[in-house]
Amino acid sequence: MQIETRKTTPYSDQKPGTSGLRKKVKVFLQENYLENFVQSVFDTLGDVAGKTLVVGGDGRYLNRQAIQTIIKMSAANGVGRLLIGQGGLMSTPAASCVIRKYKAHGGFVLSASHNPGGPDQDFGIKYNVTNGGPAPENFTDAVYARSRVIDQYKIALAEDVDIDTIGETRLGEMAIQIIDPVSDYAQLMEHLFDFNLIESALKSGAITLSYDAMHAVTGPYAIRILEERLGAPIGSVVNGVPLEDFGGGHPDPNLTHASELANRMFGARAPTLGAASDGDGDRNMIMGSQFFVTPSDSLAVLAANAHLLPGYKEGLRGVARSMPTSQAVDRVAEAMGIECYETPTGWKFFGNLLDARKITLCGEESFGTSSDHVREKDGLWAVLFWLNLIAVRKQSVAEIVREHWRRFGRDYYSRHDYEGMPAEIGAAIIEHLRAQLPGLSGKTFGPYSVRVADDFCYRDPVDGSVSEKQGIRVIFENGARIVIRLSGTGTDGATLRIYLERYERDPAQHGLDPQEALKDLIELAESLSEVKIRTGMSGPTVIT
Ligand code: G16
Repeated sequence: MQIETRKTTPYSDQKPGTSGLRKKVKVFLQENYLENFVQSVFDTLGDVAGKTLVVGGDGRYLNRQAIQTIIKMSAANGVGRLLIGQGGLMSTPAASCVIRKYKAHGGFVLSASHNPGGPDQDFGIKYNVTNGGPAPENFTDAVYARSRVIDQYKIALAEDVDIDTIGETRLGEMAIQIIDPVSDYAQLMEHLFDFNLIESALKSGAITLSYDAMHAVTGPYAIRILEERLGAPIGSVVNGVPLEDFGGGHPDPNLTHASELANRMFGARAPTLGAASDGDGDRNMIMGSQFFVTPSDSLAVLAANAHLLPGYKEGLRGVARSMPTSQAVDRVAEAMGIECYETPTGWKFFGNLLDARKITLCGEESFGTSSDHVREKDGLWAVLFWLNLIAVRKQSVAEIVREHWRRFGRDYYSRHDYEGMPAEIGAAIIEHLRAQLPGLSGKTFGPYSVRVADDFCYRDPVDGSVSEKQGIRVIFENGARIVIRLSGTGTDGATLRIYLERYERDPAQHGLDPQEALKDLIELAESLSEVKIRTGMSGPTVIT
């Protein structure tokens, strides 16, 4: 095998965001753009001689091509073995599972998650570390620093490798194993949940299911696990064939982008459970017949009921949520006498807590939930959790959630996204909010008196690392909150996210429309941020 060291010049924009480097495909197609980033990862990793790396992606446009580049660069950088999902496919949670199971050194996950795919859309790459989770900030900062000065990369001169046939080949010294991307993950799921119980509920028709894979990576996982193994009728999985452009859709499981599923669940003869996942399979949306479960509520319900499921029957060590996620899970933790940690947005912040065994479950408002079984959020896991829970409790999704509210109270919650504004305007809105923070404490707006107004700063309880400026928080005396931050995953200008939350203990008040229940807070957030005046937008582009 001939290895070539090629000269290159650095790009200045390879700073990973909330979850890896996500850019337009056209950006990635610039000369050596991908190569620079991959070599920066190798240079940061140091000696990888003899080590095993996992490679997989969500199947979007550029996935296969990028994998060939990574194969050749891995061989040139001395990697011992690559485990690659057949066809280049591997969901993000499955990649985490495979890294952990085979004690790999880490892996490349190719995805721009819920962002659309295709030649004019988005691509992404991130590196996951030995624990199977996204690299922590000190690693991604080092990769970024390296990418600013990189002047050469190494690549093997070789033909493309067949990534479609399961089995083992070699490229020079490096072994390449093409693996079934589903089987290790499916085995892990079987270990956590009562598959026999779910199977009999699905086969008898006691539970009916509609799972929308949104033409993204979970199609093969859902068909194998839900239909073939658990006996859900054929057709329970829809849009199950992964496509490079996700069929032109936006593989983001929320009421706006998964409207096909939402319409089915709000229609006549809706199934017991409706669910969808995103591009790379780490997000989930849960619905019951005529009922939408907010991700924050889903996390709280899972925490309150985990002990009913085989994988969690010992109970939970602790739980965690990202800062903008509602405080519903905090109430469950308090009732259970366990710790609830509040982390910045970004799954990577849960890694230390999970590794240190401080928590068992964690989740985010952005449709992500998972547990200590992997180090990523896990869409299909959440669906299986809900299936198992419905089968045990023999109640509908709506009944389970309403009963939860009666016990713990309801945290009305909504997120308003203002997408695609010019980056300078997004930054100016945040600066404008920061400037107001010192004067906000103690101020009263109607029924809301400000208790704390700050820019969230997180000190990791395990390694002491500090992450500053993680979002503007306005917390009121009655526990209501407004949180405002800029998205770290978009590729078009800036997206401003406004998160709104208020607690309602009185069961007689649990039936309101969240937009109605949060009306005062929505108006206040819009006035504090001046979002409409500064952008000229008449309202949010997505409401979840
Ligand atoms: C990523 C992160 C999540 C985060 C989400 C939204 O998810 O892993 O932790 O909540 O982005 O981030 P932002 O608000 O910065 O856009 P995914 O599914 O895109 O990998």
